Amino acid sequence: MKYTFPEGFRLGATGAGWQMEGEKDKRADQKHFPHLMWENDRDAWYLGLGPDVASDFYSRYRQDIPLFRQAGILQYRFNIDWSRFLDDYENAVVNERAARYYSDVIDCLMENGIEPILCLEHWELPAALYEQYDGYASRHVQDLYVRYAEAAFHRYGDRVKTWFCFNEPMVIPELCFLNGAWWPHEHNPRRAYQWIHGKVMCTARTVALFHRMIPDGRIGTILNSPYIVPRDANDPADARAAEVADAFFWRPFMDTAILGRYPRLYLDILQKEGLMFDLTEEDERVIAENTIDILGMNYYQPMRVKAKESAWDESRPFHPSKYYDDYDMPGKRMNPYRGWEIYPKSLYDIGMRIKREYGNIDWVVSESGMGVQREEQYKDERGVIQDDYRIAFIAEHLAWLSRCVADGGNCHGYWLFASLDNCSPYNTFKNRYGLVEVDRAQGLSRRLKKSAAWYRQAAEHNSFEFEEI
Ligand code: BGP
Repeated sequence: MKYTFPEGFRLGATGAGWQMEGEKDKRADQKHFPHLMWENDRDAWYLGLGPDVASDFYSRYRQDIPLFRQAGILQYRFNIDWSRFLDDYENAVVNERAARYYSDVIDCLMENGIEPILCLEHWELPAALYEQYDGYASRHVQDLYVRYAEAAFHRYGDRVKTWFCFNEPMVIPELCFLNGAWWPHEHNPRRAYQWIHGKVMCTARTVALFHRMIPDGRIGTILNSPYIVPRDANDPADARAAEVADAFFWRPFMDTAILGRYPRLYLDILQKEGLMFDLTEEDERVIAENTIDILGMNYYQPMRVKAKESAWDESRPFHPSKYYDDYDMPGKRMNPYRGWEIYPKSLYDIGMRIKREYGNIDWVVSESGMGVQREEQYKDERGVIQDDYRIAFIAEHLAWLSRCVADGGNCHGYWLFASLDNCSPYNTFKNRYGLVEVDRAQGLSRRLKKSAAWYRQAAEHNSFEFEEI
């Protein structure tokens, strides 16, 4: 069957600053938060590899961007590394070499017919602001973030008209401070919820600034709000469990950014647990008055939950799973390499929910992709990775997205993660995501994978063939 997207819909790709650039030309005092995670936990990173080299995009972008074009990428979402871009975080003094680099990347994309889309933060909070002030928990750091944003808008607002404040602002509070998965491995809900609020405030304040500075542009934020699926939606206990998971994982950034308010259930539970963050009336006014123009949704897998089956251990620090259990659905389809469920229909459901509950705001799929280990085993005799699994993955996701658009979903783009193989947090180069291979055994040499040709066809015609939906 042939699927066609309407005019104005674009295929593109994503590449995170720190996961791609490497740290060439950075001073020792210009580290970012992921660098701290790596430095303090190196043994846990796959082969000890980390952001110091990453894909070395910083040195090779003039070679990489023409490959992106060959892979059909029409829009490219990347981000400025805050820790690189400024020399002095307190006074927003720009590092001119870094500023030139980002400017050149923008120009190079445009020369190759690719629209640059900029994000301000993909977790690259400067290490100094983490160590001195506890990052986004600090109102001072929130001020510094807005000053950083101002400098970036000033430099690139002439050429870049679509911006995003954060990529997945939930990830660091959740994985580093709430569930302890990543360094510093804390179970500190108070810190996590204060950080989340700090990022909510940065978003609203930056939206206000952007609308003053670049009135002909659009600004949004990129969320990984998981689509929550209860085991049995008709079972009141399962439905209630899903409601709490939704209030804690889907809604905090979504509701504040689009509806201009926190979800009531989230605030009620935090109050009850004695974990309410510092929320002033002025904060509520700023959030209410400064909502986003465009939403980026990163989607990998749904979050399945069920009613709690065992008693919560009150001696443990609070976690929202006090009110639900994860549901391991029998028979679910998995990406065995990444250990993530494959469930493309969520893209349809997400679009319909945005239509129903969020004023059908303009949105894009800002990340979706398949990480695969040992991809070199799929090379043909010419050395080209035959990633038919990635083609099927993309096609199936696009097919559901196309249905969503046909049913009135307001989605205008699909950006694959990723343009190029790059450095995942902890997994580093284990799972490969790119349309373009980075061959670590051959001095990081680049080669298009089979999926690049498929993607180019789909992007050029804004349509593709797929049978299995
Ligand atoms: C998202 C991040 C991406 C990317 C992706 C894939 O959470 O925004 O930067 O890393 O997940 O996950 P991973 O790299 O852990 O396999």
